[in-house]
Amino acid sequence: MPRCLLVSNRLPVAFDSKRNEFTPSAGGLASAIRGLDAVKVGFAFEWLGIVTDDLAPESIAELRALPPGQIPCHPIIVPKRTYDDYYNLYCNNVLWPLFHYERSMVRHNQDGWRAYCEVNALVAEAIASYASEGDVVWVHDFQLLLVPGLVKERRPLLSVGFFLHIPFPSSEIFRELPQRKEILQSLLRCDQIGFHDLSYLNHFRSSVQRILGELPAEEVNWGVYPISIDVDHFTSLARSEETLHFIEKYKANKKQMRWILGVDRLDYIKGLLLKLSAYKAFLKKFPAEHEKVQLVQVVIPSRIDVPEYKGLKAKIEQLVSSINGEFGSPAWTPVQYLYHSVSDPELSALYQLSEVLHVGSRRDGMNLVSLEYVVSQDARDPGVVLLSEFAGAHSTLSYAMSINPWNIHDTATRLLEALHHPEVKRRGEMEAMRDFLRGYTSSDWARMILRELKVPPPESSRIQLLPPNGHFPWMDKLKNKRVLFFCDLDGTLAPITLYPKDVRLQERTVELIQSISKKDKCEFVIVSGRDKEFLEEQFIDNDMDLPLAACHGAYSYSPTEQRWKNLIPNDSTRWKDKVLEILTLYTRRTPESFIEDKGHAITWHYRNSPREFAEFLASKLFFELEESLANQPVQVNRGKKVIEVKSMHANKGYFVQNWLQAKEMRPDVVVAIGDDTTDEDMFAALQGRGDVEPYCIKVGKEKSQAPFFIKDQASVNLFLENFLRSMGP
Ligand code: GDG
Repeated sequence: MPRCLLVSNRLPVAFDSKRNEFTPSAGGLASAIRGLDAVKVGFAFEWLGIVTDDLAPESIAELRALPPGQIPCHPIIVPKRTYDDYYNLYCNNVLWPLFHYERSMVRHNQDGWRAYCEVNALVAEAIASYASEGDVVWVHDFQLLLVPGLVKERRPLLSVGFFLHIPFPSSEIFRELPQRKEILQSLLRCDQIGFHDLSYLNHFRSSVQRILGELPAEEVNWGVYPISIDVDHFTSLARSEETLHFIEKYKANKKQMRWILGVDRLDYIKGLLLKLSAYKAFLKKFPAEHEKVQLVQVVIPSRIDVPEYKGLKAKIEQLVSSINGEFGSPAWTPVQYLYHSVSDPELSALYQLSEVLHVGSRRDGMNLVSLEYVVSQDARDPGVVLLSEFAGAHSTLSYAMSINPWNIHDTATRLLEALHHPEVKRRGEMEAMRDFLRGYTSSDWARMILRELKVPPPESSRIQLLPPNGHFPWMDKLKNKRVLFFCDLDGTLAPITLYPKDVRLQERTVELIQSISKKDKCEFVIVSGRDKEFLEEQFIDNDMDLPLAACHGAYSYSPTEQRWKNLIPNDSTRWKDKVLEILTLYTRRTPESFIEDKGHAITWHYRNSPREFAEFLASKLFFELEESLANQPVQVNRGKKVIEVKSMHANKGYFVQNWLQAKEMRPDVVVAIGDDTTDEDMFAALQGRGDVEPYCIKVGKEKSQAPFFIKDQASVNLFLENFLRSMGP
């Protein structure tokens, strides 16, 4: 069975100091994986996570030998000092606040970044040396953003997925990050990236577009998969004896009091000060509620050695005591403040006894507490979730009562509404949310992601990238064979330039083309989208006497006849007026864009225009053209910084078909190479034929029908050199 290697900052085990051993921890991801049937999902799971080198060797050995039935753990050992810099200086002082929109908390620093790179490299190294062919790697969260790129560098054929548990911020925030490029470039190498919320995916997409210039052609595997919880665990926990014991115990104290519950880790993102201020405003505004309600706020200690967190704790405690001092009485403490964690049964009892759960996060990737509250409710008399619209869970919990935690006065009013929400509504709403969660548990979440994070096919059947020596294995068979070679120009034989008119073939390329086209058994045909005049200038005037196809095959030039033939004589060009009219409007609005009329095709170029604006208009233009030309014999294509309308028959696919048809003797091998969307027609036409052996090669990294790839235009000469050599003398 293929393995899924889960990779996260920590291993899914916690050290139990009472028993002096590691026990499985109850983290969301760990329970999601434990709930999966490995056979059904088709993966055996193993876990890689970091431990520091101050951990005793016996403990490391113990981690490696977790009892059967547990997920096998592979500790990655990192020097303690490096780990501390990585974790404190970069993860917690840069990424955590920036991704949660807390810009004033960000402390940029080079040491942190250096350690972050180092630790990510150690993790990637461990994965690369441990993974076998056919394994998939699933990396988790913001601590390991560089791991996908580093793993792919070492093992390009491994499938790598990434899931971000925290928000991805707006590109306006993200672009402040000094290391923004390195991070995006790493993530783009993933086979799949998952986010909790559509807004995070949109922010990621626009960050890529703004910072890296353009979106990769293949972005199908960027998805939104909100995490869920282990519903069975929380449902049975709610009915467990231990939980019932706590319910009885608390009830005695609670009496008629109505509880508003808060359960938050000590962190500025949780909005604890805003929550307390809203509660204070509520008490001021609605004195009739005094002595009837109580805010039970559990704060779980976290990072207390960090001055900012210590300061936050002090402010929270100040506010709690000022509320209690101002509004309390001998019979009533308005805020019950607990600064420690509680056991699972205690937490479940609190969930069940509270009338309202108040989640006031300033930002929160998802927020599992709100989901746990929902499934722990008694269906007969459930509570209400008051939920910040800045928590990812807001998209999952359709009937939670929304709040903008920054609007303290409105939150105070919503608190009153929540406390008095009619029973029949509460029942219906809670039932709907519970039903949803029952059908979508944390295991469903993991299953959904894993079915899309496909096991890579065996290496032999996979697309092949031109090896560093420039020789595809199939080139061994070329000697003494009749070869027909269709070759694109821009982006394939010559690099793309700022202005299309500046495109020139390099000297070495010219020599190679001349040598190849002189081979007796090889016919080398240029198939380009350019007009006749440009091709004449580039090839005929440069002593390259070879067949040419201009305007995507609408015209062909034969060196023996020394003339051009129009291959689409009866094609009507009435559509051109309409197209020119629309394109002119767009050209006026878009600086540096221009129109190129190639006869059977008209192209709108925007490669030098302001990027985002031009892309935006290009999308609009594309739809407008498609709509207004629906009944015309034309094709509208979106290429690299171009939109092109061309006659249906000016198609590289038709051209190569007709060329082959006209041959008296079939070639033994057909090679086609190109970089653009129009070359896909050529690849499709050749691969659909049973009578020739086609080798289609895509130049670039975008998705293609071609099974062979050359990574960029600069590597094409290397290929041509080897091709020439393979043809024999
Ligand atoms: C990230 C994102 C996202 C907390 N206190 C106690 C206790 N807990 C449990 C809760 C819940 C979990 O801890 C906290 O849930 P979060 O949703 O805040 O998750 P994190 O792992 O902190 O953070 C977050 C999440 O990843 C998942 O993708 O939702 O937005 O920041 O399960 O029940 N449990 C017990 N006692 C406590 O005192 N027993």
